Amino acid sequence: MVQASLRQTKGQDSGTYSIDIGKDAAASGEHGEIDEYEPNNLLDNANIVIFPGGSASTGEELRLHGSVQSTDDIADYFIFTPKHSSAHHIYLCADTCNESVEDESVYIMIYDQNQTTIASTPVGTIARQEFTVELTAGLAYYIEVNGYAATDRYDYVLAVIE
Ligand SMILES: [Ca+2]
Repeated sequence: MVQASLRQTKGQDSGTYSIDIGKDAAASGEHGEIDEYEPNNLLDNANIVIFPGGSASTGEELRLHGSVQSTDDIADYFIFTPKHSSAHHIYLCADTCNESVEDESVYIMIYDQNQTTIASTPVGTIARQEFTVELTAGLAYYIEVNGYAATDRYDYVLAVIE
């Protein structure tokens, strides 16, 4: 499906703008864009997000847009239920979502339905903000973006590819 939408995204530090035409995204699978909403600072008030396509679709991508800051808004939580039991690639986008950002001011973490951590990026070292994790269809998972060392507002795009 070719999407007619035109989306404008702001680069994190560069102040540049890029145009992301839906046609490219459609070529590599469905692609949903979701903005966070507050409050979402705890596991128990995580934003509920869903993949855009039907259960037959594979390779879908979600892009979650938000911001964190170490003193005012340290963490954002999202909860979603995979439609497929498969390896999911989860990462914070660099200037574009073609690759992950390398950073130490944030970390990302994923929890299972028991709120037990199953994967995360390192805390306190500069690292690629990405991991790949096997998830089970029909179970709930939480993803956290934590800005523990982000003294300024840290705008992010969190990509989840099933
Ligand atoms: Ca928050």
